[in-house]
Order: sequence, then C-alpha cells, then structure tokens
Amino acid sequence: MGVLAACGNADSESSSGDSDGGDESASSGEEKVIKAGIGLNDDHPQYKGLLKFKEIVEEETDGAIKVETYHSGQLGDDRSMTEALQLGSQEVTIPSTAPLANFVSDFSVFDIPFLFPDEQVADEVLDGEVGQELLTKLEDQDLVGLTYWENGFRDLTNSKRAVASVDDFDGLKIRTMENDLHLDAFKALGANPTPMAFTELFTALQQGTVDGQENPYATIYLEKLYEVQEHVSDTHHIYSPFVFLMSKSFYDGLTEDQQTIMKDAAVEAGQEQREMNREANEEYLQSLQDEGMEYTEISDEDREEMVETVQPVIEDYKEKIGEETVDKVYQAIEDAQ
Ligand code: KDG
Repeated sequence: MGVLAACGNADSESSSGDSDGGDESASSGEEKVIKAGIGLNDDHPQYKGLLKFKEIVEEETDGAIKVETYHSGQLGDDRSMTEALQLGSQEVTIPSTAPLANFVSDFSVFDIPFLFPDEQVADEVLDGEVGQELLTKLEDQDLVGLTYWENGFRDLTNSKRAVASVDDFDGLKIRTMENDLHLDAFKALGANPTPMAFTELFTALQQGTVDGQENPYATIYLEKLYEVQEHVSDTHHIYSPFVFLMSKSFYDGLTEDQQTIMKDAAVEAGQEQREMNREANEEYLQSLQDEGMEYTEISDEDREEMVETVQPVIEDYKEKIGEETVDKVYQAIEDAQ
C-alpha cells in the first residue's frame, strides 16, 4: 500500500504535479496541494465531510490550496497514512483515536469501554479543555490535530451466533482495530480478538479468518459488511472519535491566515460530518435488518455484566494511558452531564 500508489485515483481535478514532500512551495505563493486520505469509502459521512473541507479550503484560499481526496484506503490504512503525515509525503488523514494511541498513548483514554454515555457528552469532552489538550500532544509526533470528527458508537457483528450476553462472546474470532486496550477488553469478554487494519477487514470476514468485527452501524451498512455477517448487537461498547490530522511540516509551511483557514474548515466540516454521521447511524440499523441481519438488543443487566467484566482491564490500563489524562476525562464527562 504505497503512499503514492493511488495518486491517479484522486477524486479531484487538481493535477499540480505535486507528487511528494508537499512543502517545497511553502510560503512562496505557489499553489499547494493537500493529499487527504481516509480508510472508509466514498458513501460514508467521513468522506462527505472531507469533501466539505475541500470546498471550504479551496474557496477560502481562492484556489491557492487544492485538496485531493482519497477514500477506501487508496493511500493506505490509518497507521500508514499517519506515518506518511510524519514523513511529509501526505498532508491529511482522519484516523480513529484507537490506532492513533500507538503514536500518543493518551489517546487510548477513548478506548476505555463504556466511557461516554452519549454523543453530546462526547462532543463536550472532545471540544472542551481536555480534548483540546490531547490534540497538542500530537505535535511531538510531527502531527497537528485540528479537531475531532465522529466515527461513533461501535456495535458488534458476527457470522456465528446472536450475542446478547458475556457468555456469547466465548471463542468468537473478532477483528479489532490495532489497539492493545481493545484486544485485552475483548479477551476479558472471552473472545479471541485479532488486530487488523480496516482495509483488510472485508476479505478477512469473507474468508472466515475472523468471525466478527465491531464498527458503527453506518460503517457496517455502507461498507456492506452485512454481505458477510449475520448477527448485529447494540453493544455500543466504545465511542470512537476521529482526529482530523495534518502533517506538521506542511502546516508549519502555511501562512498564519492559511493555518486559521485549515482549522476553521476542519471544525466547520466536522460539525456537518457529525450531524450526517448521527443520522446515518440512526437510519442504518433498520437497513441492516432489511438486508437480513438478525438484530439483538442488549439488556441493561447484560450490559452491566459486560461493564463489570472489562473493569479490571481498565484499571490495568490507567497507568499506561496516563492517570492524569484518565482522571481529567472522567471529570470532564461528569461535568458534562
Ligand atoms: O477512515 C477511518 C478508517 O480507516 C477506520 O478508522 C475505521 O473504525 C474504523 C476501523 O474499524 O478501522
């Protein structure tokens, strides 16, 4: 999955000839090109949000900055695209916080199962002090975190059986994102988890390398995972934020005005993205059932048992994540309710 391999596939008319390193034109008044790549496909609200970002940036900079958009992992997966930003060979990507925790461990705070009660509290925490403070920690990794977008509450699907309680996880081969806390939480529930990039997921489900996976309904539907999965449960076990990332070397080469345009565009497009995402997640649970998936609603008691089962894992991870970050996030959640 070479970073530059998919340049010809961009959904953009822009052809500046900018093929790598994008910052040679920094501050020179030449046209700059942002290569922006995501893992999800072009039907997903994440991509629609990215198109909105492109529209705002190109309009606000009078075309001085062009945005080329790439979807479906055309430029790589979350981890490799983040590395490409560090190297300066790609300018934007929008990963889930889970793989980003491999770069800044504090982001794993959002991998704590059953952390956020709803999207509104998540917005307040992410857009508030602690969320913004976490973004600044990315700078040491040569990354600029402009804002948070939404991936959403993750729900379990599989091809073996209806999952209603902790017992039903027994031995299920579940693909997780590349994140240790996710792995250990699923192990605690009795499953047999395997970390894998999203770009490999459909084939792994199709070939039976794994029995199941977990993602928000929008992703399950729009990526057509219902074609290879039979059961869906509203586990809502983790709320996944996306982080809108920019390469620091590219960002530092922009004028102050351009930096402001980038930040404002990411925030404005993100507000639309969150709205579209919430509508999609509401709508697509029914669509999944229409496609033949069997839906299992988790009872309050069974969810409570899941919460208790993963609690020792959370205790174990507090130190690894950073006690201060964990405490601040718990406090912010309490304040937001
Ligand atoms: O574009 C984002 C995707 O690459 C990824 O973060 C989606 O939630 C996801 C997953 O399961 O990998």
